[in-house]
Amino acid sequence: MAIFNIKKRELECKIVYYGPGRSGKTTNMEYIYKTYKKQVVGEMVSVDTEGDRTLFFDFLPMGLGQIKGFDIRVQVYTVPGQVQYKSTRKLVLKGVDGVIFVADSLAIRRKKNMLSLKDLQHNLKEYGINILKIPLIMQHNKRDIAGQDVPVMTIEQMERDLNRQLKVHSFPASAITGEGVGATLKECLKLTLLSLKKQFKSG
Ligand SMILES: Nc1nc2c(ncn2[C@@H]2O[C@H](COP(=O)(O)OP(=O)(O)O)[C@@H](O)[C@H]2O)c(=O)[nH]1
Ligand SMILES: [Mg+2]
Repeated sequence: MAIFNIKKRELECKIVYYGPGRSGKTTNMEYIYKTYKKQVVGEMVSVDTEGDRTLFFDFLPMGLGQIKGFDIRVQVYTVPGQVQYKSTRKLVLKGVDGVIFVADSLAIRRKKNMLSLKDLQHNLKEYGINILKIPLIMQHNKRDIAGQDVPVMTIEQMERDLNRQLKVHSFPASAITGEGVGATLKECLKLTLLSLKKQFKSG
């Protein structure tokens, strides 16, 4: 639920990185934090992180400059993907305006990706949001591992598993090298701002 503050001429919206545990959501955010310094308007905050596991969430505040005289502010969050943090994931999704689903290209994570997408659909529904209607972008992460000795899914396989019905824009990426990371976020922001524009016009 974006906040449109006419007095302060400010629009604030919320983007959430969703996906199974260890698919690379925090690494995406760390790359954004390092690379888009100009747009980052505060510290990246990781709440209760243990090693490479996010136990609560990560948060990054961004400012995208002005559109039609309004300051565009974006709050970016990641959820903890591990199955047991269901209630935290739901909490982080509250008021979401746009979602980036980070899927893991490792073959052993195939089921986890599909379960996490179902979990996203379910949690959105609890807030009365249809997954087919919310601005959603998919990212096939860890493409840098393809060609190494570990079994990695093809993009075609991942699209069949995850995107056959949704048919959302998807990006191959590596949160480690940064390939596709900015493109994923930018596309999600674009969709989200377009959707908000429509909502405010009709509301
Ligand atoms: N090779 C490779 N490793 C990655 C990539 N993204 C994340 N990782 C690694 O995967 C592990 C989990 O990443 P993290 O961002 O904590 O996952 P999260 O649980 O989704 O937040 C870490 O060891 C990362 O370094 C990627 O694009 N390529
Ligand atoms: Mg994390």
